[in-house]
Amino acid sequence: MGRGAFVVFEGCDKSGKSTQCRLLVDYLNSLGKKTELWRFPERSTAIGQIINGYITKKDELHDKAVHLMFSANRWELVPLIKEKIASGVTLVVDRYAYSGVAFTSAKGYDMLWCKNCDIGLPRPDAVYYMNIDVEDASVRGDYGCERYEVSDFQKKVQECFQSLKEPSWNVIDAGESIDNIHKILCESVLKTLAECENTLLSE
Ligand code: Z5A
Ligand code: MG
Repeated sequence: MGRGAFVVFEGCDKSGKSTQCRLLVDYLNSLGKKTELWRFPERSTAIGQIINGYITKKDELHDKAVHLMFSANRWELVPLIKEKIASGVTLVVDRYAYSGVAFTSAKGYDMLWCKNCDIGLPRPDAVYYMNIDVEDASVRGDYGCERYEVSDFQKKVQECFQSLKEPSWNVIDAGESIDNIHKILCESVLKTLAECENTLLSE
């Protein structure tokens, strides 16, 4: 049996990442491909609880301290990520290190500094970037509840994502209907699964 795939969704707030991740996981499982939905921050761990206090505006933390917390939250789960993928489970991950770099560099911090603590993390087999106009995203459900859900800041985050974008990223028009996006993703992710089955997960 080949390994599972490591598939990451990135993008600005309310671009539809969680919606598409859920649909994709259900679809892959319905085909008999063992798939789990993961997210970062993973708020259930001790580190995740600190992050949750910060993003829900209950607690204050230095910008660099919270950046390192987000990174530590990924690192603490690396052994489990590797174990799952090696055992043939595909992980569909809602936000990853790119969000970490985009959100902190949008505050004005040096991008290289922001990237450093994530060097060596497992590299995704595929990144789907949900591209949407910030103004269009801001009228979607629940926008404005958490710390970073402010349009001007989201525009800066989007610019940072643009500078992080690699040629291998799959850019998705997130302004399309939920169903259309889902169809595009299903087709593309099945190809990713087949391609990476007999390759090694890289860093
Ligand atoms: N953060 C960070 O700073 N550093 C890091 O290292 C990491 C994260 C990993 C929490 O993230 C915050 O952490 C986040 C970045 C920061 N910033 N903020 N704020 P989160 O992922 O937990 O955030 P969230 O609360 O889940 O929101 P979100 O992820 O931004 O939303 P989304 O998942 O992209 O969208 P959605 O929940 O799927 O959809 C939003 C609404 O739009 C919902 O009502 C849907 O029904 C609707 N929707 C979805 N798709 C469509 C389409 N295609 N058309 C119309 N309506 C749609
Ligand atoms: Mg989400």
